[in-house]
Amino acid sequence: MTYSFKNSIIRKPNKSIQNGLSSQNLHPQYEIVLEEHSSYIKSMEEAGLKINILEPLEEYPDSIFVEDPALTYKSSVIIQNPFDPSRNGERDIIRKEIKHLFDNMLFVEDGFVEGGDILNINNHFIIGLSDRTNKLGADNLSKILQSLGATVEICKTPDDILHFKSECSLLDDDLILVSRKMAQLDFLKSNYNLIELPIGEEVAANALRINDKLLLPDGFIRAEEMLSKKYNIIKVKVDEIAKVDAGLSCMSLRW
Ligand code: CIR
Repeated sequence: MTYSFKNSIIRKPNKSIQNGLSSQNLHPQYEIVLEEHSSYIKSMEEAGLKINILEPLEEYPDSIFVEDPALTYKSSVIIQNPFDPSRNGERDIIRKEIKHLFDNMLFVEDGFVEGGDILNINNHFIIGLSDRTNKLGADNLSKILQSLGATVEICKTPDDILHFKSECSLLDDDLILVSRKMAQLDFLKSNYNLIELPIGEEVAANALRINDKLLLPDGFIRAEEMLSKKYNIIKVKVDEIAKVDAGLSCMSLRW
């Protein structure tokens, strides 16, 4: 099952997160980010994960979002190529920090691709083209994933959504949680079972299924109502972290 995980990588927050990339030009407060981040770590532990902690990187404001510069698949890790110049250097640092945790490390060298644009379902990957992930990067990542035995399809992230996974996440091996906008993608509609969240609860679509738990952003009443019948929910507050367009999935790598 895609959501059976034992291990994770999480980076401690950096004070410079207040200068992270933000579509709304907001500046999160470090102390509040720290609180949210420590509840995130607790929830990951509660879901059964071993946490490998990385040290903060002050020179990279968005570096707690470790999902973007790397992608795990089985016992391999593939170093991505983040588009934004303020983030690209994260790849050279994280590769050294996490190499010992994997059997095999591969690299996307040409084109741009960020982990937030990649949804993994068993041995299959959906890569969403976006302002951060271009065709060349997606094609190169596809080749690497295929060489590891996976199948890949490339589609398009809707225009005003930062990353493909900003508004969708895997609930079960055959079920994806989506925002209204993602639910309208023909590609998803015709190939997958979807649960659609109401308008105003888009942030909750970036949930995180880990083992028998579902981490859900706190404060989304309808989402909680819809999902609590079937899933064992842990609510995690991410209001401050959301100021830099981030949610639950982007703060860890899981395998
Ligand atoms: C960025 O714009 O790169 C960060 N402020 C947020 C990254 C969020 N990453 C993700 O959803 N995978």
